[in-house]
Amino acid sequence: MAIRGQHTLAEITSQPEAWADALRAFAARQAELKRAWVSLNPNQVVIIGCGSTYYLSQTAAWLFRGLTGVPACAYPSSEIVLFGPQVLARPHDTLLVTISRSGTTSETLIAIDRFRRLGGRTVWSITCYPDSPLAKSADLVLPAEAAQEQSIAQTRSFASMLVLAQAMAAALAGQDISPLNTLPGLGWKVLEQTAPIAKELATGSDLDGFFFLGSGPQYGIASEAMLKMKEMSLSHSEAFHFFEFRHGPKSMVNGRTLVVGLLSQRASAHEEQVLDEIAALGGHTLAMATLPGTGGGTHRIQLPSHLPAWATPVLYLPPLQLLAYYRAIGKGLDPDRPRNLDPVVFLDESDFSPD
Ligand code: F1P
Repeated sequence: MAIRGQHTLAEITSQPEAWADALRAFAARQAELKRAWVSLNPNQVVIIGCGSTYYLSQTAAWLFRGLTGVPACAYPSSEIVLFGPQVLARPHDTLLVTISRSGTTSETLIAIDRFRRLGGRTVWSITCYPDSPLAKSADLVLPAEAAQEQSIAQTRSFASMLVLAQAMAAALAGQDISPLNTLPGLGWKVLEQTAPIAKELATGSDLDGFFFLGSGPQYGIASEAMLKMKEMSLSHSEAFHFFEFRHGPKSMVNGRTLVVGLLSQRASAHEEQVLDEIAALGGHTLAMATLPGTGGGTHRIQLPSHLPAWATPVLYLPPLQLLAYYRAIGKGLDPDRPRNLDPVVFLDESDFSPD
């Protein structure tokens, strides 16, 4: 008999193996990637996905922009489908990066068609299925095959595709990407060290509202955590940039609120101040930090601190995924089969005739 959430827990707790597989796949393609980048010399990078992979695109675009200096932005694939000419200003000089676990999501496939019809020349893809329609329509593919999963809510697939996105941005910026090789070992440690607090917060307190705060490359991770909490546990959850929380959403803080802050290396003192203000209002807070410190309110998770900022986004994921998982189990739900959701969203492509 199936145990509630057995696939989700197995996929979350095995993910460092999939990260290592993704890193091996990247190493095998790094030279080809760099040659293609130099040859294309794009004046902008557009990164797209849907749901979780849109949020991954947000983090990937931030890293691309910050590391390479080339303008990069993230859009839901549907924005290209519905507003392609307005979104793709200069498709001829644009690199389109598509991110999709399945490689079959209709919106992302249609977006590629729109891009090419508008004059776009080069599409790269990050996917768990290198034989998928998405991969076959791309000029270059970064695969995360070992991250394929049975659960509907993305966990190890998201994290492994994020490892590829981090590696891609850093390698194209000329960074030494060897620190990424320590990620699988650090991932095992983070899983072991953070599972207890994730379980305690998810099941201990009488919580009914979750907010995830992240700035810089962490905003996409905060958005993904928000989605995991919705998909797996059917809980009210929202994501904001740290300072944005003061501009209204703070009104929602009460004794049944948990605000999780994904502290950055660069702005952690300012970010901790926001969490301290929330704790003073009676909210529960969890500071997830890569730098030593004591601020940030009621609870704290210390993540590995010696990696460069561009290598750390993936390390926030295991505790955030476990928080959603344990919350679902505590509510008697089955995170393997989230309400109303399918593994892939298929649309009738004939409904979206080209411009
Ligand atoms: C995208 C997606 C997921 C979502 C759900 C349905 O799929 O929207 O982000 O969590 O699983 O599919 P993909 O294009 O990444 O395969």
